[in-house]
Amino acid sequence: MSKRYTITAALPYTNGPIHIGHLAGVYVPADIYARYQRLIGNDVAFICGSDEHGVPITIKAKKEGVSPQDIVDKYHAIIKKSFVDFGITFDNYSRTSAKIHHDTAQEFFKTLYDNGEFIEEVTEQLYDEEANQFLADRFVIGTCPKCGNEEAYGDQCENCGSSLNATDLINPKSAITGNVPTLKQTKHWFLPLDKHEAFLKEWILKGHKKDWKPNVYGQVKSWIDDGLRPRAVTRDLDWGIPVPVEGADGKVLYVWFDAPIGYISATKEWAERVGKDWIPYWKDENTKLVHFIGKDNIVFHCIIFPSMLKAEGTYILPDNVPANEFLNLEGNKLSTSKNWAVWLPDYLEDFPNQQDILRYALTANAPETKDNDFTWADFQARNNNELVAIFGNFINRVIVLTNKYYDGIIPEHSEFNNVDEETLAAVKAFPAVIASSIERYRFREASQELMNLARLGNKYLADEEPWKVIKEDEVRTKTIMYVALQIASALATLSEPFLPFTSAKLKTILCHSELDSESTWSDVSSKNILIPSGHQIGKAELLFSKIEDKTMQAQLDKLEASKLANEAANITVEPQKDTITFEDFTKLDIRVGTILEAEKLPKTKKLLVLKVDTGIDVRTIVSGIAETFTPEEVVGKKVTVLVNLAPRALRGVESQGMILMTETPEGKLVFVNPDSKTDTTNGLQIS
Ligand code: B3M
Ligand code: ZN
Repeated sequence: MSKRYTITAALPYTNGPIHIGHLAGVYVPADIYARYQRLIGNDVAFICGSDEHGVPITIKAKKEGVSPQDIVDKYHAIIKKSFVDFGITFDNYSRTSAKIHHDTAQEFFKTLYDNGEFIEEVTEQLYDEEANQFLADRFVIGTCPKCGNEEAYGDQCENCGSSLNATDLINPKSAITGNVPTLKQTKHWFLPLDKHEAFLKEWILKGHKKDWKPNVYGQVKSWIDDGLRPRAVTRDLDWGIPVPVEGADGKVLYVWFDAPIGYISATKEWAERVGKDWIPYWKDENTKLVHFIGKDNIVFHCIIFPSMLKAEGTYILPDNVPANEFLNLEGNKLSTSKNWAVWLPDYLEDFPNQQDILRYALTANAPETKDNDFTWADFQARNNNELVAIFGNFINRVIVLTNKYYDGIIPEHSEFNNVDEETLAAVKAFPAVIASSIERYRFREASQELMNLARLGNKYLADEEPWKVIKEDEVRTKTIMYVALQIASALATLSEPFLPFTSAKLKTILCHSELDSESTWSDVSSKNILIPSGHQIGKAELLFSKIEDKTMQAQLDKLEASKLANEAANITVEPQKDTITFEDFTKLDIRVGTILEAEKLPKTKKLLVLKVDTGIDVRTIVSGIAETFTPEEVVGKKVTVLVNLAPRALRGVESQGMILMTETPEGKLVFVNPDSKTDTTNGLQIS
């Protein structure tokens, strides 16, 4: 019997495009799951949308000098397009700025408010006097009291995943001005999570949630064991959904209060559009609600949102929250601010129409149980050694030979031998094997099982060698090709959740749509014939092609270049010092000198003791250049010397002047060179 599924994927903040980490952690697994559930005939609402409130948006808008609305409009369009481009089959991709969402979120708040589910309290909150603003969430950065991470936010530490109150932070600093905040009184509404502790314990710890992924269950358990505290669900901000009660002017709902409700409003919006009733998707006990998220969102989906749903009283609770760990990139943390990422729009520009390679590489190496590293070398290997050498190679041989021997018409088979029987039986076992991995949210394993089906096909062809057999036994060749074609057809069906573009292409080549009935997931295990004799297929087309080393090197270079460009853009230039008069300037006595001797000052890292002929005299100058130049390098060099600087002792040696140095744009220390014709050690000239 068909079962109802409400499948949600974390609503991305619309403060930038999305990158491979988002895809690997949330959207690809969620899409595989949703596609699979539809394929086996279940009733699916696959829901997502843009998270358009919250401090990340405001910060980005401030940085770019535009309005928050401009930011969300821009990135909503970009993100939505990326999802379509990568074949993520949301039934609805909404946005939290939609009216239906504002209404739904306010109504939800109102219900809890009317039911007395909140504590209303005036407390002291962090305040930035200069910015004239309360500091909550990402507006304040400080040290996490749990793990010591110095860059924890006011609502959460992304390092240890703890959910925090801004006043918990040690050494808090305003993200707007860098100032140390003061405390100021303000009224807010708090959800008393402590009140829901007993229910959460019962539901998660004693209930059936032991089948949750160990990383998720473990985190949740430790938070509950630590004891829960009331949590503010409103904020003093000007961007967000207004708090819908009296006396709440200038206050909005906390973004993590409204965003998960976004799943509900997006479901409503979808149901309205397709003429369905949204209620069973959220209120029928038989519906399975599954949240796909990254690990930094666990507390919100496993503790706070369920407490909200429970307090409201009419909603179902999630059946599972299969959160993934993080994906790193070439050994470093993916970072938007450091531009250390592979952005989806960029990927598609460099690899047009090759979404499936990325989907596959990210799935085969998904950060399911621990953080994982995406490398271009692994991407290349997944493509060349698996997609090309196994999947593509098998399909290509089958299609090419069928066209060559039979003009693309599937041949009649004669009696199957043992190998044929075993092979066909093995094919029939795959849907259950892959399904079992998917049902347990083990998508890496599932993708490898799919590849094993292609391996089975490859091995069958390699063992049976139809290209040799055809020379002496045409009848046997037909049977071999018939069996191989059944495997190809099974692959077309079973690859759909993982490699949707390839699956569609393969179905076109195999002319699946011309079949009386196109096989479903379960047909692969139950039917004896997936693609019948006499059926005409199309011509071969390459499904995958090899990726060369130089293509990968280009990606590595691109990453490095964007990191450097970003570093350069973020260099903070010292502000200009106070102006001096011309008279001040003429006080400087600058001469050209020659370094006669140089030696390292013992027990120092930076200092060289130089004997310099200034034209007036030979004097000792101590210069802090030993980390850049060896004594040998500088002897004989012409340099610019400030000779009337008051002498001073450096580590016991009196320095009688200063050698003028400067830095190149790359930050390299160089001499201010008085004689650029004879000295070619640096390119900097002064006139
Ligand atoms: N926008 C956080 C994030 O992008 C948040 C998810 C909301 S899900 C309701 O990590
Ligand atoms: Zn922490």
